[in-house]
Order: sequence, then structure tokens, then C-alpha cells
Amino acid sequence: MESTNESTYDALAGLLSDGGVDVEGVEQRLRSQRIETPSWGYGDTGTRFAVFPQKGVPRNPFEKMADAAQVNRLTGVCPSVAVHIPWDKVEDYAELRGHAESMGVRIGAVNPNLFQEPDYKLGSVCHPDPAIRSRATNHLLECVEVANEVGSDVLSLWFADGTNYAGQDSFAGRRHRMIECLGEVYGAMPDDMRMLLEYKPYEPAFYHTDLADWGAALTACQRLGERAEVLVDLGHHAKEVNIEYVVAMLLDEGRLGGFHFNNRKYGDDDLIVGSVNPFELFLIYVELVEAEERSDTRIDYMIDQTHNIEPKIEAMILSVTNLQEAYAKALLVDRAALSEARQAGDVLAAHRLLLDAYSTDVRPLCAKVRKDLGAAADPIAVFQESGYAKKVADERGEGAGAGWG
Ligand code: RM4
Ligand code: MN
Ligand code: MN
Repeated sequence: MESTNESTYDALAGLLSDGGVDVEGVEQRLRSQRIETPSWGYGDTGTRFAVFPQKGVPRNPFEKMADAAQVNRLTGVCPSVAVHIPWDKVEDYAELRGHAESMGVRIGAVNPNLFQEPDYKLGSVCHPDPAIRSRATNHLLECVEVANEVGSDVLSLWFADGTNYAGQDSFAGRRHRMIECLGEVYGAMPDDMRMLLEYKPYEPAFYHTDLADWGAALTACQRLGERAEVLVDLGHHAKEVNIEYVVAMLLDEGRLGGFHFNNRKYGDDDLIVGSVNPFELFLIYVELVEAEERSDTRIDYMIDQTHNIEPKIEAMILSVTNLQEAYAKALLVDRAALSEARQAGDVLAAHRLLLDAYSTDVRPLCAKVRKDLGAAADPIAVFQESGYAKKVADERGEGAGAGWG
């Protein structure tokens, strides 16, 4: 592909240097970018209408690690894999950890699952029945244990809790129950473990959600303690919400703990990152780059994506390369000129500085960075040529579901 060859890179690097960009500095930051991929993105998933099985998908968590290791090998920036319990439940977590590490990846965020049991029909940690809440709390505590065993320091929580009809339950009552349960879990975490709290405006509950937006998540985190931080999932906002603004506010509060990257056109579509609105993704990175320069707060960048019809490993690679490009473009913004334009009240100059960076074709730069990392300049092409998909289709046959349907 032309965008990945060396002469294209030389031309781009020359242009950028002439424009005052520290190209080596940009490349260095791109080399240190890290993106976590989700185990559930490699298995068969679907919508609530159907799951279309694909040949060769992983049959167990060990095979999911193997597929994630391919993405890391080809992109060079995905050394960790999030797990979902019980979808990734195994007898021996030390064995899963060793297996992952033998393939050059490690286990990242541990995601409990409190949304598929009949008991949770009316909620989990917000359920009116204390026995159900205690069952939910025990599962969360089990996940703290799993995190300890796999060497992870992140507990990443999403709750399906909410109500379907006005009057069904008390908003505040449910919130108090949630904070009580989470307080117990927070107290059980080792000192270096972080709790990430995800919000979502609706689905599966359709009247109200117990953590509906960033305000609800942030204030819950503030009640819990400083190692509780908000996780922004790009599919979890009402349509008109300005996500880059939300990101800036959470950064300013020092409570942006992580991301679930994906893209959406309508609801929580979990499509390939940057496939619908790459400009929004760029603008989010513009905020992140600025914050990176201000402090050393830790943010866990994770993909939360499910693939219905697309080949899963290739879809994951495309998400990663789109994230590399968004980050690269954000790094090209002329910050000094931007600050001057803002100060001078030059509205269009400021806006056009963003457009200049966004319009740059950074693909040759990202390809060079991947090559320098020992990964692939054109990861999808290399993956297709590798024969891996055919090999696993032969070995694994029909594969197995990830937990859906
Ligand atoms: C939810 C949420 C969670 C994910 C599940 C599968 O909508 O995004 O992060 O674990 O889906
Ligand atoms: Mn999510
Ligand atoms: Mn989601």
C-alpha cells in the first residue's frame, strides 16, 4: 500500500519538519501508545436478534489470548487483554496468565458480569432484595480475587441496573444500595488496584439507568475514594453529547480512568473505532494529548467492540490503526499557535489549526512507527498473508460463543 512505503514517509517527515514539528518526538509518543483489546471481541457475538457464527473463533479464553497476541504482534501497541468473568472463567488463573505471558501479552482489566443471570432481572447492586445485592457483591469480590491472581490492577465495572417503568423503584434508594455494595468492594481491593465505573444512558433498562451519565459516575467515584475513576465508553452517550467536552471535564477533575473505544451511529453499536466519526475521535485525542503534557495521570485505553459480521482479528487491527492515526493527528496540532489564536480571539485560526492536523495523512508515519516497534507496516495485509485465519479455522472448527445468545 502506498501509504506504508518509505518514500511516502520521507516526504511526510520532510514536510512536517519544515512546518516545525518534532517528528522524532511525535514518533516516540506513538511508540509508547498502549491499547488494550477485549477478549470478548474475538469470540462470536451478535445483536439481540442473532449471532452469526464464524469459523475458527476461539473456543476458550486461552485461544482468545492467542488471537489477541496476533493483534499485538502486528500492531506493536496492544500488550494487554481485558477479560470478562464468567465468560473467561477458568479453573486455574495462574495458568491463563502464564499462557498469555508466553505469547507476549498480559491480562488487563477484569470485567465482572452482572447482567445475564435471572436473579438480576431487577438489578444487581441496586436490587431491592438484599440477598441479590449480596450475591452481586460476592461476584465483584470474586473478580477482585481474579484480578489478584492474573496480576491485574484494574476492576472495570458496567452495570445493567436500571428500571423500565416510572414508579418502579426509588432513584435515590437504588443509588444508596449501589454505593454501599461498591464501598465494600472498594475496601477489599489491594492498595494499588483501581475501580473504573462506566455509565450508559439506557439499555437494557429503558426508563432509567442507575449510572446514566458522567455526572452520576463521577459523584459515585467521589463517594468511593480516589482510586475509583470514570470510564468513558464512546457508545454510551445520547446522540448530541459532546464527548470531547466530557473528556476534558473528567480530566480536569483528575477522574478520567479509562476508555472503551468503539464507534456508533445510533445506539451502543460497538462498531470499529473511528469507522463512523473519526473527527470526534481526533477531537477526543486533542484533549488527551494536552492532558498528557500536564500531568502523569494514568488512563487505561481499552477497546470495547463486538463484531457481528466482520472478521474479528482484522476488525480489531483496524480499530487499533485508527486509534494510532487519531493520536498521531492530535500530536501534530500546533499548540503554541493554537494558544495564540485563542488568546487573540481568532476563532477561525484556532479552528483551522485543528483542521490542518486532522487533514494530514499520517498513515506513513504510523506505518514507520509500527515497523520500528518490530510490528507490521501494513498489519491487515500481513495478517491476511500469514494464513493464521485458515490455520485456526482448521484447528478450531466452528469455534464457540463469547457469552452472547
Ligand atoms: C456493555 C458495556 C460493557 C461491556 C458489555 C459487554 O454495554 O459497554 O463495558 O462489558 O456491554
Ligand atoms: Mn463498555
Ligand atoms: Mn456498551
